[in-house]
Amino acid sequence: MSEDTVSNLIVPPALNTGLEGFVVWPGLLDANQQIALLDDIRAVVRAAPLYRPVTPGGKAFSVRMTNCGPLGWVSDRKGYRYQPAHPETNEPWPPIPPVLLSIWNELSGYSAPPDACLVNFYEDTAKMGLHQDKDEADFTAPVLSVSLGDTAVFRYGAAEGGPTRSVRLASGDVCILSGPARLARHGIDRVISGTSRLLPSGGRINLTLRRAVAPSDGTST
Ligand SMILES: O=C(O)CCC(=O)C(=O)O
Ligand SMILES: [Mn+2]
Repeated sequence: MSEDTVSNLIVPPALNTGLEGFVVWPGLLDANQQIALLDDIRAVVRAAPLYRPVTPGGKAFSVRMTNCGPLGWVSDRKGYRYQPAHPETNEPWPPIPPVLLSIWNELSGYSAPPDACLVNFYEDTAKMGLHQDKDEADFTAPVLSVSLGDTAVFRYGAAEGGPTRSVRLASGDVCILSGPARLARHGIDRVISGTSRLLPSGGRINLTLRRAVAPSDGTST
């Protein structure tokens, strides 16, 4: 993706989600930006192939995953954690595409760059149960995610419990869990087949940028 496209990021009005700190920007990436980002992610997947993790209890995820960035989130029989290498190839994760760093820079309100980007690939029947993102060392950094491909039904509710609501996340939408919503419960109820033509065989890609380790000096990785 060219620097021009990166600097041309136009931030659309945010959606009111009813949960303070959970912000959704529908259509932040236009069609060309989505195509360029998809190319970047194809390169990531060539370097770090998608694989299907298992939960600590041994159940296979319906979502396939890989990562880019200094650290990647993994799950296996030993638990959830961040590590610097792909669990199957043992190679370091490839770098985070510059456009994702620009989006983080623009929207996160956090002084250091993300050190981990999880790539989730949902086939049409894949889903993700309600959970909290809490494997990171520093909850003052938000979790920022970009959706590509088919629309997903994203369920969310306050960290403390209580009712949940859902919002549809379409291709090019960006959302953030920050501040009081940093530990919000969230998950993917389902992916709605046929809602995007970005991926030729359908499905959804979600890119989740996080700060796994607190920055040592508060200014850089
Ligand atoms: O796919 C999504 O939008 C959410 C993914 C997610 O919550 C996670 O990977 O922790
Ligand atoms: Mn999550």
